[in-house]
Amino acid sequence: MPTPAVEREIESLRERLDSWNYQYHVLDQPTVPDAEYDRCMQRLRELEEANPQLLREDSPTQRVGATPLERFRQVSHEVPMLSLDNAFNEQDMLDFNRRLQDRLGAAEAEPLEFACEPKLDGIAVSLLYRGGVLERAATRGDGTTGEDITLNVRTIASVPLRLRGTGYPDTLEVRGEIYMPRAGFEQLNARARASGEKTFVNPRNAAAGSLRQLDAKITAQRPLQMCCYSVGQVAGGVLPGRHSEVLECLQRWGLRINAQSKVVRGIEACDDYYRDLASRRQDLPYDIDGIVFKVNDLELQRRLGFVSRAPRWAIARKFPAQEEVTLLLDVEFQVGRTGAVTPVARLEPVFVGGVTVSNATLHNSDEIERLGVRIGDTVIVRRAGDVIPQVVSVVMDRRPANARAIVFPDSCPVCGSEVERAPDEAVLRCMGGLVCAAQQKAAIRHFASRRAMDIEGLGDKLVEQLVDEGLVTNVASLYKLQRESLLALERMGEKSADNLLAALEASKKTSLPRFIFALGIREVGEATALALARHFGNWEALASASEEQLLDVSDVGPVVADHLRQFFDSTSSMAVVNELRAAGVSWPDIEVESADLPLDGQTWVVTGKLELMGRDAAKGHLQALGAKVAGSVSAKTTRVVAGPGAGSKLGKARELGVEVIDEAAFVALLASYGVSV
Ligand code: JCF
Repeated sequence: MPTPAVEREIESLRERLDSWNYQYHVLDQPTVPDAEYDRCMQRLRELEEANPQLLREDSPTQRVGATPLERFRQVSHEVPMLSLDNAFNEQDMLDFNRRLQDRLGAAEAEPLEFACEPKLDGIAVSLLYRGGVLERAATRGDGTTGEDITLNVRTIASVPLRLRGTGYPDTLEVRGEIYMPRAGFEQLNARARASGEKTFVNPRNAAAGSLRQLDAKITAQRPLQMCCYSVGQVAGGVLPGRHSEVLECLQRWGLRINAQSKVVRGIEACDDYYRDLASRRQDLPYDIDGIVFKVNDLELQRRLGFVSRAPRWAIARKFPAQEEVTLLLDVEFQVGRTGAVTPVARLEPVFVGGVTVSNATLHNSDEIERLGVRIGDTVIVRRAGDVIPQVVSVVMDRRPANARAIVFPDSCPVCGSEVERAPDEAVLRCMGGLVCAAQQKAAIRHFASRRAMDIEGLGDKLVEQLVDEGLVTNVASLYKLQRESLLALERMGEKSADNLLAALEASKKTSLPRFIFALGIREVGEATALALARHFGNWEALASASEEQLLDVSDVGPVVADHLRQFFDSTSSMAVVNELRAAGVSWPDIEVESADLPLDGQTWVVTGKLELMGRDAAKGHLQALGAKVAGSVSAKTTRVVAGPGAGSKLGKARELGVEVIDEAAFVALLASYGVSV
């Protein structure tokens, strides 16, 4: 017989382990080192082994079952598990609100209170607690009948085997989503790749696959989480009158709820919540596919009731899908500023990521080989955020018999010059240089662009016309344009012609960094141009610098130094520069920076949306001034630049007391170093 002292120790160990588990997995606040947790778990195992009569199903040692199942048992849901009606835009949300107000006879009344939360992209499950002990876990299935996955769910650390505290109903069915956080998913796939096993396509499939294991030992090794969002069956107890209060109870009883949930008043506030979360979506540690809005008052929910299988009192506003299926109609080859011949997929237009996409880049021949794509294939196109659309995969079983291989041209599709692939490069290049109209046009577009010479009114269409009509062949000939020849162009009025000539004249007064950037030297972006200008101070010093001297510049490596030297050694390139200067293009010299850059030794973080320059440009400016730019905030961070929609990084900065400035203050700071944006 176990002594009372052993019984007490077992009870105390279980309480401590449950509590640490709750702190760590439900509240995200770890309290003890892993070693301490492991020691207590080990001690409890030993005591239970020595005293099997004290072993209980809800002991923290009992998460992983011993023997695999033959198959899953069927479970019927007393209270059906509902799905959600969808909204795809602001109008759908207004219609939802109107329906609510009409049904509640509250058209003129106060705005309704809504509970908002992210819609997790996982697997819906039901947890049944009786007397506070987890009795059964089941999948949603068709809403009426699901599968018993108790043994699998017991292995998930954020699911309590017994509820904490007091006051829970005797029968309490909790519903929620089981999902796999992105970081865990990446690790799982990395491990699978390393051992040559099959990888999962996305976190949702990984979560589903992990729950479908008949052997719970496998599930136990998968990084799954559970987040609760409602209750089903309730008996032998009462719950509060508002959805948000029910969630608070669930959290006190040991269940994980979503940290982003929030109560707002009125449908406009729902839109604010939607926009805020949409902008922070990439910063969340898990995938979400929309936002769920629920009428918060449970009495109103009861009055509203259901239509077929969805409640009238809730709606899911979906984000625009980031991936879609479409047809690859053809592949064309575009020639860029540096002569790179890029395959571009012409697609059957498809609405994805919030816009209609009809082209996607295929990058180069390596990428085409990796995808195994052919013309005529059904492909999956992805457009996430502001990233250019990509072909991510081919739906092989829909390949038509007449699908054609993609063949790269053996001469430039624009000028007919030879094309070459440099050794160790995937990219094919036209060797025509500035003879090639495609390269001429791209070079002129770049030269005229806002961040380069900023020639207002010289848009893509006009560049096409000017080159096609032979009025312009290189950037220097822009400044030789005559009013009469402009007026001879189709759709060119007197006013537009005069405006263009005035814009050209105005662009002549520029700065050295802009001029260097405008030349379009390979790999010389804005930040590099700025670093070069600050380092050499004037054009002559730059153009006569040796490769070694170029390598002294903070932003310049061997590849960039080589491109620069090639440009300065090319008589045709330098002839264009001389013509530009002869036409009156000029800039003030810059005071040469001493070797130590003003932000040398500092570490900055840029987060949120920057309206004036974009995050990449901000990073470039910071690096050119000598700062390191990091991806996350730590005690080592010097300063954070935060724009609208900044999320966890901003919170972290505040927590650590790191100085945060907004974009306006950042622009002012840059200006004080002579950097204009
Ligand atoms: O996160 C979810 N996928 C989610 C699904 C969240 C909710 O609040 C839900 C749900 C499905 C049904 N609520 C209901 C009523």
